[in-house]
Amino acid sequence: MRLEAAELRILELPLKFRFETSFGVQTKRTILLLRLFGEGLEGLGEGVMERLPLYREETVEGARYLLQEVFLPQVLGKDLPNPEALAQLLSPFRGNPMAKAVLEMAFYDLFAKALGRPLWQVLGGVRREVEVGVSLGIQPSVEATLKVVEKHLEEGYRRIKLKIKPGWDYEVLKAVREAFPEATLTADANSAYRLADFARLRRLDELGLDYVEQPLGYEDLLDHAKLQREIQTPICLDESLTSAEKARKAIELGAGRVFNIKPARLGGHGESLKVHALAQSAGIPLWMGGMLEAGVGRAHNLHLSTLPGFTKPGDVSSASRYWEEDLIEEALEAKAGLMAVPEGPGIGVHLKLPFVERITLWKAYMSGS
Ligand code: OSB
Ligand code: MG
Repeated sequence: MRLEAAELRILELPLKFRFETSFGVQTKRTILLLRLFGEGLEGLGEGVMERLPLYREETVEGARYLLQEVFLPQVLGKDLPNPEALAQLLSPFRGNPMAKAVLEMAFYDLFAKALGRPLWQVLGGVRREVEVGVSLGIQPSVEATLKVVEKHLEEGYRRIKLKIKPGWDYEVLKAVREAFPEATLTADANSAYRLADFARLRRLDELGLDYVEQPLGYEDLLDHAKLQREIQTPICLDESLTSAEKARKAIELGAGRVFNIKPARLGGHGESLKVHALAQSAGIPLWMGGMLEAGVGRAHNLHLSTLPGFTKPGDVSSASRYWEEDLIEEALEAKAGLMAVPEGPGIGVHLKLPFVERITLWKAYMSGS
């Protein structure tokens, strides 16, 4: 597969809701969108980094620079037999998994299209639809929280995840647990606690949570392992898992009993497959995370979450929850807590170019010499 050209854009897409987490409030996404061209086909990739480094350290501008000035010039004009060959070319550059993932995932899409097969098959998926849950931001009150939880349970979501932070944790979760005793409930702290808060976190044990997501530092494994020995609720790692190497160490340390996979946080599908294999052999259940993706990123996540290790509902909820209008033609919608994986070659979705053009803040076209 010869990579002939690329188009890189920065888009802005307003969210339909205010999404509050322990690290801040999001009201829109600033999206890096990559179209990669080769053999008359087009592969698509979507960045998940934000303008500011509040979740992980990467930023839209930093990734834009790396893709435009370093990564794309490294691959354009080259003939690459498979995604591993592309990953090899990017491997001398340290870190920056989200920036690498934009290119790696676009290439996976292109590669699958060249094979004429849907991406889920190329990745080794085993189902055509996946179980989904929903991630709900911090609400203005406990009453407001009960209302949104009820609404999403009625819509059929199979797991409710509530964002928590110090001062907004035990009480709100207890109220939700009392109102919905049977619901599969989880909490996501986005690194808002320290090991010294363990007494507060231990109180969550009485609420029957399926897991508590990333309570401690965004790079930490060791303190998570210590905390896991003090609490019964399984810890799920998100922020700390940025590579298969980190996953191996997390398993060895006992830093978590559940893993959240976000291919964009791990550098792409290839690295995610490695984490999937490690988790499978260690008996660690997986679920697909989300980063408020628009249609391209959401489609990629859906395809990857058809692998057998994804045994818990993911954060891949209906696109219509997030956007008045999505980047793609296809409607990625959940029905009764299940989401169908798009059919057709590659990720199986198509850009609505006139809409994409309207929300484009910046773009660049590059071709291989
Ligand atoms: O921690 O999973 C997270 C969104 C942005 C950054 C981090 C996270 C999230 C979510 C939302 O929880 C998941 C989604 O609906 O896409
Ligand atoms: Mg999380």
